[in-house]
Amino acid sequence: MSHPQVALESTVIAHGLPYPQNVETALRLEAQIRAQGAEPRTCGFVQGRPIAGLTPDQITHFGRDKQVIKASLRDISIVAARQLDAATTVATTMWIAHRAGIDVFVTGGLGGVHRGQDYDESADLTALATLPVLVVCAGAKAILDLPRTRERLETLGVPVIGYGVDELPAFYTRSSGLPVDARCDSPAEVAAIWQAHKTMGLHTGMLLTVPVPPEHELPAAVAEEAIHTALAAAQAQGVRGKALTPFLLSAIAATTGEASLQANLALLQNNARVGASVALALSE
Ligand code: PSU
Ligand code: MN
Repeated sequence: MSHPQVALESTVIAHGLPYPQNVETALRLEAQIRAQGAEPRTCGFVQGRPIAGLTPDQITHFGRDKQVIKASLRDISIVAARQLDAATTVATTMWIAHRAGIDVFVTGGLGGVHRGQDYDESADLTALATLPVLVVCAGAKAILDLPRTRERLETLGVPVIGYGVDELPAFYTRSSGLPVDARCDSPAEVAAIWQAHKTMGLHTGMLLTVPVPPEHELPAAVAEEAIHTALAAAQAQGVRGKALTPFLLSAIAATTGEASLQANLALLQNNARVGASVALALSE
């Protein structure tokens, strides 16, 4: 491999974090990756075109303007035909990264199987099952049904690596009680497994899960309480489908305030650092 590149998503900017912290964060993640000697490529759809490498002005537009929709896999054709501006989820960022020849993609939290009675499973899992991209994240958020999400990853053949940990992180907290498939303690170890994944001709994605830095971890009870409140509000208001994840994220931010925002920002920055180091290891 030649030139180290790191893809980034834009749904976290447009629908996952408040303005102006979202735009500041997106630009800070890019700066972190550049400082390590890799090239950041924030992804999105601009007037229906898939872009790997939004400009700072485009990132600001995504963070500020409410008409930028959230696009997952089922939205790609509609967004393209209607020439819409759309933020990319983990699923659609993987799709753009793969088309652009980028192996490493950094994000905060993965979508998965939702809790509750109605069956709702993120297309992030479909993308992981079908697109060979290494996704660096802090695990799946505990708003999800983590044991079911973990089982689905296994069924779909997606290797789950823990970075310096033996358990799958749960986004706001460092552990979930669920095992990873392998632990790696250096970028070179991760790079070796990813290279083997490609050499073996596998077409699935791979997850590199990195726990939130300890000083920014939320107490598990605080996270769980906020999640329960958010899920109850979603139920009461009948929120479902693509609106559910953004609704839950903002409800949690509203109850836990600064602490969850700081945890979210800290883990994104840390994931960017780890992702860039893996991209560099792959280019050696
Ligand atoms: N988790 C977060 N922040 C986010 C998301 C997930 O902590 O912004 C976004 C990601 O873009 C993810 C998407 O791909 O939510 C999943 O949405 P859905 O469940 O509708 O597939
Ligand atoms: Mn869904």
